Amino acid sequence: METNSYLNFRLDGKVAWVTGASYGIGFAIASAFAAQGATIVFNDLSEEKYQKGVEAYKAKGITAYGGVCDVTKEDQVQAFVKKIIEKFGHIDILVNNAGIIKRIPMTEMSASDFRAVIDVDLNAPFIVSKTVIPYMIKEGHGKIINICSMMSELGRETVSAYAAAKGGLKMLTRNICSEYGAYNIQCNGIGPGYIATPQTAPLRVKQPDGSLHPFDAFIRAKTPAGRWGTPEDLQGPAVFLASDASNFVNGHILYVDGGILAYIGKQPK
Ligand code: NAP
Ligand code: GCO
Repeated sequence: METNSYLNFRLDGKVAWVTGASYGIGFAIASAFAAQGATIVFNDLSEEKYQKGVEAYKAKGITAYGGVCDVTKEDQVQAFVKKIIEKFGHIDILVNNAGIIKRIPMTEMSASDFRAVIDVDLNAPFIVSKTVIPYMIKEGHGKIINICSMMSELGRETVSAYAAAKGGLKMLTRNICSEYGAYNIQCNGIGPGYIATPQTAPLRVKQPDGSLHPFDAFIRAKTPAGRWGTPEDLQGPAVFLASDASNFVNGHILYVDGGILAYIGKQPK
């Protein structure tokens, strides 16, 4: 059968930077890009964590590049991007994945804790994107994927800073699309549902009586799919948004949530 670029999900020849991707969602997304032929770059906060990531990629047969970079620090991001450009000449795909959460009731949360979350989850995608976009403009194309959240749409107790940041990230996504779409840059978001990673481990932790944390049953009941997501659930959607197949998809948030956002919840028995 004849194929064309609209059916091209391959990423051969592309350089993809996935931030904070030594494990978890970022690792799964970067691994999927590598499987589609892309060269992978990632960063972490320390050399030790970065090397652990390199080994994890190697175990999957993937050579990953990069190094230490705190994405909240503009000077570090600029130096990191310079290094990628010197080595590869271009960055075609950027995934703003690095993120943190602090679960603290809002009235008990310090302004500095609130700022710390906004810094990683919202300021950093701004800093990283503004540094990479000029190179994408020069190349005549670019794909930016911002990892949003259920909290881009919904609130819940204890996650005010995270929800404010992820709601902001949704609008940063739309604004990058609006401002740079004319340069053939597509900026979209992925909104994962509840995914089993270290970030959500405290919500699944075993209780002294051997049962799981009550949040586990809550999430299964809220999710039509009836389960937590896995990092691998995000691989296909991420490849789609990184590939030529999505060249006319811009400013969109693709929720990969097992149906949570569509569902009013189970009626009481
Ligand atoms: P995770 O397991 O906690 O991994 C987050 C990664 O970000 C870690 O590698 C961490 O590095 C890195 N990171 C944090 N701050 C950084 C900084 N300043 N500079 C560089 N790297 C930094 O999280 P995850 O569950 O895979 O989540 C990945 C993304 O998806 C996050 O943006 C998260 O908010 C979002 N998300 C997660 C879920 C979920 O249910 N898990 C759902 C929706 C959205 P260290 O290991 O060095 O700390
Ligand atoms: C929480 C969770 C979430 C998820 C995710 C949902 O405490 O409610 O950690 O916020 O990590 O972002 O999409």
